[in-house]
Amino acid sequence: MKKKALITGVTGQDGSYLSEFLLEKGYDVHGLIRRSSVDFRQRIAHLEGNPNFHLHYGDLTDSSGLIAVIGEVRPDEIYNLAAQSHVQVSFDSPEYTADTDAVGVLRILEAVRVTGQKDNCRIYQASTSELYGKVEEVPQNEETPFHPYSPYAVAKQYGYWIVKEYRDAYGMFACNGILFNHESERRGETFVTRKITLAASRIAQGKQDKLYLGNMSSLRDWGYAKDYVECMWLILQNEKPDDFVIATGVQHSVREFAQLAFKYAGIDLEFTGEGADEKGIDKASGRVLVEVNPDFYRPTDVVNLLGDPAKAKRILGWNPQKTSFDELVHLMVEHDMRQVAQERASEHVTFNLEEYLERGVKK
Ligand code: NAP
Ligand code: F7E
Repeated sequence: MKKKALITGVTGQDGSYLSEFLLEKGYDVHGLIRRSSVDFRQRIAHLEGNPNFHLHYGDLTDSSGLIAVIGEVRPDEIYNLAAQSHVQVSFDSPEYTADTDAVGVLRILEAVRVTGQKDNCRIYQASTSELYGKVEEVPQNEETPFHPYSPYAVAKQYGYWIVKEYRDAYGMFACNGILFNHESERRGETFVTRKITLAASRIAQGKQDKLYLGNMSSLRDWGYAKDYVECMWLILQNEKPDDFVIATGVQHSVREFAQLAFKYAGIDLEFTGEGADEKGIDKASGRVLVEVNPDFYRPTDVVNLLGDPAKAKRILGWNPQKTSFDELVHLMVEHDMRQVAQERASEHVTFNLEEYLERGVKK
């Protein structure tokens, strides 16, 4: 019998990679999608039509719909990836974020319980390094105290604890993956990494003049999303339900990310100044290409995340260094250079991508 998995957030960065991963493992994959007036399914378009890939309408804010889908599919595994996942947006939409990212988790757990599947459905919850927030120690591991520092993180904290509660109270196989930032060529365009790789590519091809950022000194532990979805699956294959930190154990600043991304786009950047006056200058031309816009500062910002993935390495056999920071930045820039070249071609502006690929982006 084929295993059945239900993925909420299937249209997102992680949902799309996880769908590919599970289909390759021979699963029947069911995804929850929201109705939208425009097509937001680019990340999974290539999977539609696959007989083992099925989509169902639903929303984490609608418990009756969740009960209907979970009752009908009767999945062996649920991956709850759906969330309002943008930290800055959570300051603008705190109530919606709480409804989806906190109570939404409860709705999934309850839907499994009330449809009589508590003993045969394993549940993965997309928890986050944002729980450590205003960090109380560096690096962070499974024992580090939480100090959530945004409406997003506070909502995710409820999700984390309700998963543990259902595990203890009802014996459910429910687990938290405490994932540190993971990026890819499919990352949403308003997260800082993708914003940078797209801007570097556009600036290199004459489509954009400048990149405006917020706090460039913020430190993150960035991994590759494709490597991280494997870990979600490994967590549910473990012999007992447990919580795991998933991270690379390597830390870089936003500034370092930007410098490397511009380098792979063929531009040597030098940073001068401090705080809101900091600038990234093209060494060759002297042009200012990166500036600070305080609009991107957050009311409270998380600035020192570094994960310790030792437990996942030891118990799950997961390799945290499969894709290095350099490789991650490189693959994102190469993707975006190609994407921007295509956009430019449709605008009848030619960019010699082949020459660039031979000359510039090679490591
Ligand atoms: P993402 O690209 O923003 O995708 C979020 C997904 O959630 C989308 O499919 C979105 O659907 C769906 N969604 C949002 N609100 C929903 C609702 N009310 N009901 C149903 N679906 C809803 O996020 P991601 O980067 O793949 O992250 C996946 C999960 O991991 C999220 O829970 C995120 O908070 C968590 N996380 C991410 C990271 C990271 O670095 N990426 C790290 C730790 C934890 P639409 O396409 O319709 O908007
Ligand atoms: O910000 C700083 C910003 O928005 C990273 C989500 O997937 O990972 C993600 O949340 C840092 C912050 O990601 C800009 O202040 C500077 O310190 O890329 P981000 P995030 O907030 O870490 C966690 C683990 C999740 O769980 C979330 O779902 O970069 N920063 N300048 C900027 N950030 C943005 N977005 N834009 C800027 O211009």
